[in-house]
Amino acid sequence: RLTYMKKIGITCYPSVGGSGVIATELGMLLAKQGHEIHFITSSLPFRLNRIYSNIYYHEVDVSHYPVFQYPPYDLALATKMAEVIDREELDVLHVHYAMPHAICAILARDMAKRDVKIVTTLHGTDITVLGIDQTFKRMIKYGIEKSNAVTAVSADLVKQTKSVIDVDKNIQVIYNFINEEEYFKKDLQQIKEEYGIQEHEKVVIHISNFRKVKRLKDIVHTFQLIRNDVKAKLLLVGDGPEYSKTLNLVEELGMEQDVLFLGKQKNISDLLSIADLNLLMSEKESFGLVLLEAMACEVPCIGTNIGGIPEVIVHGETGYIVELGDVENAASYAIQLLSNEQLLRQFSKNALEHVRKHFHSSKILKQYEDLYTYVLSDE
Ligand code: GMT
Repeated sequence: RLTYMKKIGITCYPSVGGSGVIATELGMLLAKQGHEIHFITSSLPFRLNRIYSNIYYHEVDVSHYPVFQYPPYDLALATKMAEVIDREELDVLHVHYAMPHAICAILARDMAKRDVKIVTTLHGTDITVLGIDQTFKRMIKYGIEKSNAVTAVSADLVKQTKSVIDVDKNIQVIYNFINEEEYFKKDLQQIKEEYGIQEHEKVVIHISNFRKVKRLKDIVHTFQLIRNDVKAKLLLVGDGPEYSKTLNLVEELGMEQDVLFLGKQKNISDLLSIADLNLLMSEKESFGLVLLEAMACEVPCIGTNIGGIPEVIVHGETGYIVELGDVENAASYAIQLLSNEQLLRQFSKNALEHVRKHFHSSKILKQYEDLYTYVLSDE
């Protein structure tokens, strides 16, 4: 095989939000570059929707023996990793999430006959949620320090990791990216019509997994204020624990006519193509992949001054940043933008240019490839 070509194992939560998307898209990009990719996961990654001759999938099967009170998923994963490292002669094992995946990788490296290099990417939730727990803190610290290289999806996440976990490790920022072949603005005005949205009405959109951290009530309250000044509809895309509470709030406020609950959707770029503004008012967000998806479809964004969000939105150029919970300011920025066609067009253009310049997949791919080369040269 060519010297630059590597055999790379990838482990992620295949169906979990942004981290699963990034891991799968990265695997596909690496495969296109000629690397051999081995996904080691509990189910087939959902974005893996076509055949690649150099992508393999190894399913982690957890046996449900009656002696175990809990199915030993982490141990089954570590065993599968060790098996794949040896049989497929992996050079690198790239795991997404310190806990449990980096820990499983370390155990697998110990068991395997080959000296595989472990690259761990931090996406946030393990640090910002689990890191607070003393039991896990020690485990996460171990996972990070024993990895050969660690990356985080934003500078803020590096800062958070260092302060919450107190790790002695260089953590490199490698930002997220989107698949440009999928995320671009399409001419789909008929979708607007199908949803009964009038041509002159503006479309505000929020896309998430409806977890508490996404602050759905702030989205609804911001839209309530926007609607006082601008004829608009709010599209709520996704599903999760806060779904019914949000439905109730919308009903209480008498906004059923203007707020459309679309549930989980597959063709997000089609929906973004009819949107004028994206809202992300989270209280925790290490990056906010949906912001990139929106900006690639020429949709400016308003987000909170939280986590990695200010690293993605350029305040006053590609959207606006507001303090957590500041729905008044969010609405006033939104109204300013939605009621000025020229400004809206400028922001849309800026948004697209910004993603292309700073988050292009080719740039991010190169950073990961360079990191693999670096860990392999560092004996
Ligand atoms: O946001 C979520 O609930 C899902 C979570 C995940 O594990 O996919 O997202 C995290 O990783 C994404 C990809 O790097 C980031 O874009 C999200 O900001 C991050 N979520 C949080 O930090 C809450």
